[in-house]
Amino acid sequence: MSQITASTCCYCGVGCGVLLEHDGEQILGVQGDPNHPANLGKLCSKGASLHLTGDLDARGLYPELRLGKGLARTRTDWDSALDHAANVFAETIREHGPDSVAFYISGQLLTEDYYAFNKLARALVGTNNIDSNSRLCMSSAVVGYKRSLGADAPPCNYEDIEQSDCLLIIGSNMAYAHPVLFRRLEEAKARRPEMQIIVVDPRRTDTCELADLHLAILPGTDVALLHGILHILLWEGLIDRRYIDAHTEGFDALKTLVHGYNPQMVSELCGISQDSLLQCAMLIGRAPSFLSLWCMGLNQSSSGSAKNSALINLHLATGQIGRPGAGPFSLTGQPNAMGGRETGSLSNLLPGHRDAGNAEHRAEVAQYWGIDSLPESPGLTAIELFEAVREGKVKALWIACTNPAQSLPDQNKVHEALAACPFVVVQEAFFTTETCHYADLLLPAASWGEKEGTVTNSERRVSHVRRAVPAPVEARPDWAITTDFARRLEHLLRPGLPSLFTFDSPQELFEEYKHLTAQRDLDLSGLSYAVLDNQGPQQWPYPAGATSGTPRLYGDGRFPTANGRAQFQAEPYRAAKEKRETRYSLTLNTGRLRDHWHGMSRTGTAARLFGHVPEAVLSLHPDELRRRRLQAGDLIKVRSRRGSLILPVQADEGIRPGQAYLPMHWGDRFLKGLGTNVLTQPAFDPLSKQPELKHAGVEVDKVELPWTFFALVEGNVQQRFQALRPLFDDFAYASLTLTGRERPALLINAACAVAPEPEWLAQIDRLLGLNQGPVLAYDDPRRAVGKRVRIEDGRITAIRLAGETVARDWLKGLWEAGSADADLRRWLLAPLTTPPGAASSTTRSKTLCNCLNVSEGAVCAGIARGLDLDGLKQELRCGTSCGSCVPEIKRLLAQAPAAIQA
Ligand SMILES: Nc1nc2c(c(=O)[nH]1)N[C@H]1C(S)=C(S)[C@@H](COP(=O)(O)OP(=O)(O)OC[C@H]3O[C@@H](n4cnc5c(=O)[nH]c(N)nc54)[C@H](O)[C@@H]3O)O[C@H]1N2
Ligand SMILES: Nc1nc2c(c(=O)[nH]1)N[C@H]1C(S)=C(S)[C@@H](COP(=O)(O)OP(=O)(O)OC[C@H]3O[C@@H](n4cnc5c(=O)[nH]c(N)nc54)[C@H](O)[C@@H]3O)O[C@H]1N2
Ligand code: SF4
Ligand SMILES: [Mo]
Repeated sequence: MSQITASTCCYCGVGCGVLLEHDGEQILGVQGDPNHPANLGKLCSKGASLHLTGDLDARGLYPELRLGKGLARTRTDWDSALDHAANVFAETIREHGPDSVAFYISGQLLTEDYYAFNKLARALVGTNNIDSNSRLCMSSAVVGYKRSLGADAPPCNYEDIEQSDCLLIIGSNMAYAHPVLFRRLEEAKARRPEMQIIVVDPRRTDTCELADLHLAILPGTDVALLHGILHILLWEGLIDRRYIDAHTEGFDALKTLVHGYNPQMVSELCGISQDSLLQCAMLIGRAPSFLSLWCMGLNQSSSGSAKNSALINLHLATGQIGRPGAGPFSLTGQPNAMGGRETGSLSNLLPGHRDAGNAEHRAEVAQYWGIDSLPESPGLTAIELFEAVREGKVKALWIACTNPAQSLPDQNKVHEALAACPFVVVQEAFFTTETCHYADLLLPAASWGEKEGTVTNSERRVSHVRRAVPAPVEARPDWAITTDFARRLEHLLRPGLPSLFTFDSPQELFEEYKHLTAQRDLDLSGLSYAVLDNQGPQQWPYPAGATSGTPRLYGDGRFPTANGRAQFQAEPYRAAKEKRETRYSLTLNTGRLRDHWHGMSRTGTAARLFGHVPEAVLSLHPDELRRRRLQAGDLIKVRSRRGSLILPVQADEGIRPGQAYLPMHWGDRFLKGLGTNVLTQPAFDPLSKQPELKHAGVEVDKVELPWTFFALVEGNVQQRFQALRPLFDDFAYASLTLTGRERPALLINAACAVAPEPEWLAQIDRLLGLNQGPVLAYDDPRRAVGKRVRIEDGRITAIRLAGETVARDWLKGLWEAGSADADLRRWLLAPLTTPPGAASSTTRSKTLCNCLNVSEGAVCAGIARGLDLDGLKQELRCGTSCGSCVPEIKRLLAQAPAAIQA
């Protein structure tokens, strides 16, 4: 019997409600929850395919323990696992002090998990060494809000976005990263075309499809731009003097500073025309209501705090805050980035938006927890933490729900740190990640659909996350793992004292936590699971006694600062750290793709989510390719001061010359090398300590790797992946990906300088099932060239090309078409490697619409036949389900006819 459970999507900070269809054991389907105020029934391509992800072969099912470095991990039971961990942590703390251990956690944990970890670190262990991946994500916004407005609280709500007259989207690719909110914006703009949308992004992204104005500023120049806009607003008399006088402080210093940011200087610094700068300023200055949305393009910067405050300055100077359709609105990345900040899960914070560095705050929390005091010494932030691990200062590290061996910058150093750390615990749902490799103790965590708790989305809305099915085999919810460990550690560290961790359910954790927010800016002490169940998701503040949440903050112009006034911040523009590098001619920008989530532990289990972008490719402007005599598809080495990576290159007109773009999703699994972040820099903002993941100086050189390899094999993709991936460790280039819909397959492209030993190929063939059975083979050992195809029931089920791979696209096409005709047999038995006829190109075969499986080629053909967006939707059905592909279809339409006919 199938049942429905209302819960939330585990991906982005939009925080969509989902209805899970399940039979009590397995999740069978997902739909958008029409009653959830964030999405009103919509889902994006990732949310809509949640039930297709999470292959059990990739999940952690039992705890695993390694008893000495160099030994293999073996299966163990929970009691032994957690006793062992408690012993090691207790011994380390006794011998080297509480700051010799650390916790590195995640914005994808639930609020209850977060709270448990926090209490464990600060109250029991007595260290502030607890930081989260939000350091790489939201910490600059935290600083921006706190120092400009007095508290870490995004003041707006999603309806404000729809109601605004002028929207500035700066450093955010909403079309990919917050798709359902982007759908809401598209609809609002269709209803009110007079709404003006400005996008500020060095790249022309899909988000620009909705823009009235796109400013492709040079990387890292946002502060100059924002000061330049204020300069013009002052000049044109478009500021709100009355608001400034009544509700703010510090305007004179800012005015003096921005005096120097004249349009000529700003247009030069930002690489945009004075006209577009002026146009942008006038749109903002004249708008009845003005709202800004931002994300990693501002936060991930060595001047991330300055960028945040410069943007908030604009809102304060124009009085555009606390009103419908107005305000500075940071989009949160992870589903519970907000909950992490609320529970104090950055090293410098404490629960209830308190500060670890504030003695009064420490005393309040210590008293609530019934302990003498909280630790005073400052905790390490993510980058500093891994450096301390590398230097041997941190000797036991607990990592939960994040994959630092993929996502932190400067991966060579991160891998060194993890390898050197005496004791690494990894609490993970998927045992496939790069970080798991380093775990001495690996703990299987419950994941989406399997755990209960709460999350807060970008608009301060708290949702009840409900469990639909049990976690597989021995996996346990995070709060339970953490509190179980804490109780064992208590026995060793404070024997005989009453337990601090008597929680039997996430609800008990929530009930204890919520009182720590009472009478503070985020007061959610009036919430409970029952309130959320009866009234639906609610926005804080929701104090005790309230009957509804708070849709918008600061309507009265009073701010939670010492004197109630918002604070202007006057900080000059500073260039990105590697901007002026001479040895590196390109600035590398990194970011997200539409259908993948971070390190792809979950999205990478669903073949169809690779349809949009199958492999890691570096994008450059066509002029940069020409200058370097490169063709699209050529293998290149991209190198920075810190490391290098080999992968193909492609042309992208949306990227300006002098820049390069690489998606952030690739680590050491799907691509050989340590992934995108082997190149990025650990330099960070002085206040937020958020690293500059968006700008690294790089150089690109062509590489010659004449011996090439291609394979495709249907079925058992996870198992095959795990068996095959290690065999490519010695390759200069190796890319593994999943492909297909009804019949998922593993696809491998690799290249190296000299042919590997025949035994290597024999091993590969065994793993591909190409060593026996209905296999057609041709081998030319003299040239180290060979080809094999397995044909079952008239269909290709496996392919392997070695030495030369020109026929790979043709063969993949035959596999997709399910045909194995006479042409194929003739080609296979001949020494010739070139395929019959012209090889079809794959560049147009990517899946554009994932829901209805419509390829880019089909869309282009439709456009060539004269179809418009509605015609394409009607005839091909593309874009009619989740709508995530609509911006891209619009872009293709805008490019027609020239690009399409070419
Ligand atoms: N599909 C998908 N969605 C996601 C995620 C995912 O992994 N996949 N992750 C979630 C998370 S945790 C986060 S934090 C968000 C991130 O969401 P976004 O921040 O929107 O995504 P990014 O692609 O990282 O970066 C946004 C844009 O910043 C631009 N940018 C780079 N440098 C600069 C600059 O100097 N100035 C300006 N103005 N712009 C610049 C980039 O070109 C890029 O288009 O996405 C969330 N949503
Ligand atoms: N170059 C570059 N690097 C970046 C960025 C960028 O823009 N460019 N963005 C940065 C940003 S904003 C972010 S947020 C980080 C994200 O970086 P990470 O935090 O490393 O990202 P994920 O791959 O989402 O890691 C979450 C892990 O938790 C596991 N997991 C999922 N559900 C559960 C659960 O319920 N419990 C437990 N215990 N585990 C679970 C997943 O399998 C996954 O391995 O990356 C950062 N790195
Ligand atoms: S926009 Fe997409 S990824 Fe984000 S919460 Fe909604 S369904 Fe999930
Ligand atoms: Mo993030």
